[in-house]
Amino acid sequence: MKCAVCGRKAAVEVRRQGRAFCPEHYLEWFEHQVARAIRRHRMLEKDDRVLVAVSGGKDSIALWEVLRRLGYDTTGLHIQLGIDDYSKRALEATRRFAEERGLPLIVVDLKEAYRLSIPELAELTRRRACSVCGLTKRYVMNRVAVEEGFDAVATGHNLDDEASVLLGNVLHWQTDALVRQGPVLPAKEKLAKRVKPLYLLTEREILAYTLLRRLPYQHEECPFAVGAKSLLYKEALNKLETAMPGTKQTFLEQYLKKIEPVLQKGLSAEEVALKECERCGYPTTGEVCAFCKTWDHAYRWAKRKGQIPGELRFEAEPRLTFIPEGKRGGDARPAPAQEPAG
Ligand code: Q46
Ligand code: ZN
Ligand code: ZN
Repeated sequence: MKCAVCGRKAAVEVRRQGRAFCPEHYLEWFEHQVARAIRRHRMLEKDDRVLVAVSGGKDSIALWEVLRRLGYDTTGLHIQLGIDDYSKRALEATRRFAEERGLPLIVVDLKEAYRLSIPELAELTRRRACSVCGLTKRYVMNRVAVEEGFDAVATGHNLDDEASVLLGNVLHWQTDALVRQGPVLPAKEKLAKRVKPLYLLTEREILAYTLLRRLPYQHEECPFAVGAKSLLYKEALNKLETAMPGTKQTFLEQYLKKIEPVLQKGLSAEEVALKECERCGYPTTGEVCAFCKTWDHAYRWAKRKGQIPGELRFEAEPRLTFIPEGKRGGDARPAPAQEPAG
């Protein structure tokens, strides 16, 4: 196949668009897709301070690289989950990426900040690791963004993630989750704006970008991802995509265009008021937020088992480590790269 732009030998095929590109024009095309999604949904303003949630995997690393190249003022946030060597290697890749580019990074180590790792939290609360992990990451991301004054949190969710979550939510008709499926969640009191600039790019396309740009990233999957329902949904969607290229994109885009606005309207009529959590002061629909409840519960069991001292009270405020030390972001903006055409 030949490159759709210059006619040279193509290196990457984008089947859903029936086009292929040489390395140079693939990188341009990819960055242009991200810039266009940001513009189309008004995800970010040019001088926003953006907190990029970086696990160390290919998606979040690619996201940070593209935002940096587009000239945004970015700071990484890496949450150390305490999942053995997997977590250590994820931090190594993230640090390497940040240090090579002179970008500021904030690390929250759950074991240091809250005394328990994700596997311990899951065991103590008898819940699935992914459930307590997701809840904890969302809380920490939001809290760091609000308290450090960032304008938005950007996450590396891709088309495969978004389409599989949509399929899961549709199969169970989870209407409250369906309305939170958009690429932008606006800011509210003590809730930072959340954006997903890669939401229309597939895992395969992101991997190609990461390899062509030679970005360091954590190659392994989290051991808890095995057997997750989301993988089953992804497989099912991949089968459909092979038979009918473009299925995932149409499924997600048409949902966002036609169905989500209707659901939003219905929901805003009966919108639940948010209150302040009695323990941490952050928004919740109940008296105590799910994060404080989960960790309080884990602390009770950890004390009974002697894992942590009996007098210790759970404090929701995370301890932050700034890398380089003392650098709080906002001064590492590169010269804006030219916005790619095509
Ligand atoms: S890190 Fe956490 Fe994921 Fe691992 S425990 Fe599950 S949610 S799979 S993105
Ligand atoms: Zn080309
Ligand atoms: Zn709380």
